Amino acid sequence: MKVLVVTDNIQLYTAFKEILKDAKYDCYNVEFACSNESPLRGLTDVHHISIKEKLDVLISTYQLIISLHCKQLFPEKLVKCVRCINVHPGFNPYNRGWFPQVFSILNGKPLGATIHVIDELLDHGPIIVQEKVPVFAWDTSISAYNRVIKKEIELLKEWLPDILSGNYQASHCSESGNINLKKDYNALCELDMSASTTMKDCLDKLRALTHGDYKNAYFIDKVTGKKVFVALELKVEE
Ligand code: 0FX
Repeated sequence: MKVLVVTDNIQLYTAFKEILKDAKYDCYNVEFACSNESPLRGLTDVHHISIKEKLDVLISTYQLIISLHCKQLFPEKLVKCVRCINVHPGFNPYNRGWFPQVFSILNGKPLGATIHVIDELLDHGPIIVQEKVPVFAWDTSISAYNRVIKKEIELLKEWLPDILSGNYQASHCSESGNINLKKDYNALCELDMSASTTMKDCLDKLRALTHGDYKNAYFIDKVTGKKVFVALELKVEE
């Protein structure tokens, strides 16, 4: 059986390769691909692929395609012709789409990891397995994200044999939940310096936009016109 793993996420790629070292996976022919602008470009065992352009080749070559945070959308024809599975860093159907933990910090909706069959809608198809992770008052985007990644890897380790063999029962969510797109995230990043808000909402926004070295939240300095980036540091008592 030929399996393609399409990923643009180095942490998940590394974890997946580690999982595959188990001899029980020797019978599967697993290949890796990434998108054009991916951080994985250049790795010798990962070829880059435009899913839209290679649609028919993908359909005729693979019996299963797994998306491990692949940045490309899977066209309807692909998901109808090949079994496609998505490993998503959110708890569907809440905050489907872009950077779920950012929005969970902001709107309090559940966060977690979901493995589901891909259908024609974004982060939407029947769920194979999902688990929540907590979001604490002291979390920033990165601490919540790391918890989600850990959960995704745990679920992958446990469920990969059944995912490969197709031995699972996937069920639809009763609600359609909500979706956030990249443009919604980008809109969050400019801070409105004249907004009246509560301290909680202000802290939540800065927590949601604090992620390691990324320059996310910013305001424009009126004097120089320069962007000034803002991140938050929180320390919880021992
Ligand atoms: O791979 P991934 O963790 O996931 C994203 C989407 O959130 C996910 O829903 C989609 N299925 C997948 C294809 O793409 O994204 P990333 O590696 O670009 O970013 C990881 C985290 O880093 C993100 O959750 C928040 C943080 N980040 C990332 C960028 C690019 C920032 O805080 N600022 C940024 O500009």
